[in-house]
Amino acid sequence: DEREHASGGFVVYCPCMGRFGNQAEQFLGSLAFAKGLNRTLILPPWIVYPSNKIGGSDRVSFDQWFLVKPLQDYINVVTMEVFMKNIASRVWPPGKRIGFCYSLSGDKCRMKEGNPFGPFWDHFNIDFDDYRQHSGLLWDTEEHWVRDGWNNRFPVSDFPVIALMGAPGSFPVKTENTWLQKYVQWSARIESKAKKYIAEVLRDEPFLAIHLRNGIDFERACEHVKDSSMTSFFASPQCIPAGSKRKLTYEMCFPGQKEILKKVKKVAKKTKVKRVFVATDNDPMMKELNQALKSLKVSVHKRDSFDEIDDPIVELAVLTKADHFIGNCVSSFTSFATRYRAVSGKPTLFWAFDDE
Ligand code: GFB
Repeated sequence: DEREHASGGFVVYCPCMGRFGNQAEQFLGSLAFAKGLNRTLILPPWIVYPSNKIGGSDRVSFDQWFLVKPLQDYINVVTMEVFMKNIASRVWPPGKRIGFCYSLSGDKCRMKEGNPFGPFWDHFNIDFDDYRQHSGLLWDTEEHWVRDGWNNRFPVSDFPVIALMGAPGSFPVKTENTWLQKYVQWSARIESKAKKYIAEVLRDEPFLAIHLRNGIDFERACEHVKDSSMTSFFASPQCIPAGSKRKLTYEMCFPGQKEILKKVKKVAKKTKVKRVFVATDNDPMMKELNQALKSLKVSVHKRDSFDEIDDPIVELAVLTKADHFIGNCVSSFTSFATRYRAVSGKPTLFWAFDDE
């Protein structure tokens, strides 16, 4: 099995841009990239930014949150931990580690400069001995001329491991790669945490889940959408695909309380659910939601925090399992839920978007 891995070569990268939702979109592109080159994708840990590590970052092994096995149906994969422990000494020993970046600065790639770059490679005791630039080569290795470009310049025989400074996939994810989400499935650990919450608190009854992305970082980012020439922003292709005539509005990015209460009420009424689950990075609006839903005898719930690293992911898993879901079209945290739901046949609604 390990010999089979090595013959086709490997791809590894640092998911150094954005938080979970951004990393997850780029992961899908990276799967397609490695598949096109017929190389094994080394699954990097997810990078998180805990509040007690100011200016710092931490890493969560890929398999803490997701299953490795379903990915094997699409492409050869191995977690970075297993690769470094069992395979690297043979195919990628110290002294032969080449870093790849779009263009060299001086004669180097800045593979390890700054956070999260340095801590990521250091975590695995990786230093680079030489560098190559891949300027001019695209990520779309499903195109034969792109594939040939990579293989001619960097054949597996000379470059068994392509170690990239950033993800070889775009953000937002290209529409033609969103279906790859079906291979990205919750780990047993996350699955059981989400199911436990749904059983104990939501009593396994049908529920409507909502995502309120209302932290100050998002409020600030949404200012850009006030510029009416903006047709796409962050994860917005999830509701407004490229080429669509529908307009992206500020309300879709940062919905006001009135819109939120109106839409929740309308959907709760229509679907006859008795429970609403709120996921948020900031204000769950519990008081306002309870008030608005009182006459419908609908109860509102949020999950208490237990562990800063897992909490967002468990909430996200609950969003993927809800019977009905209203999310934020601009947020890539929402878009993960949107894709996960779509590949399991579940629809998603968006704030301030006429989608019913
Ligand atoms: O996932 P993410 O890239 O989505 O980043 P956006 C937002 C992070 O905020 C998540 C937390 O990874 C979580 O840590 N978060 C968001 C939440 N929603 C929830 C929630 O419902 N519950 C919990 N517990 N946590 C982009 C960033 O965020 O926003 C960009 O990736 C940039 O880098 C931009 O900062 C303004 O696409 O929403």
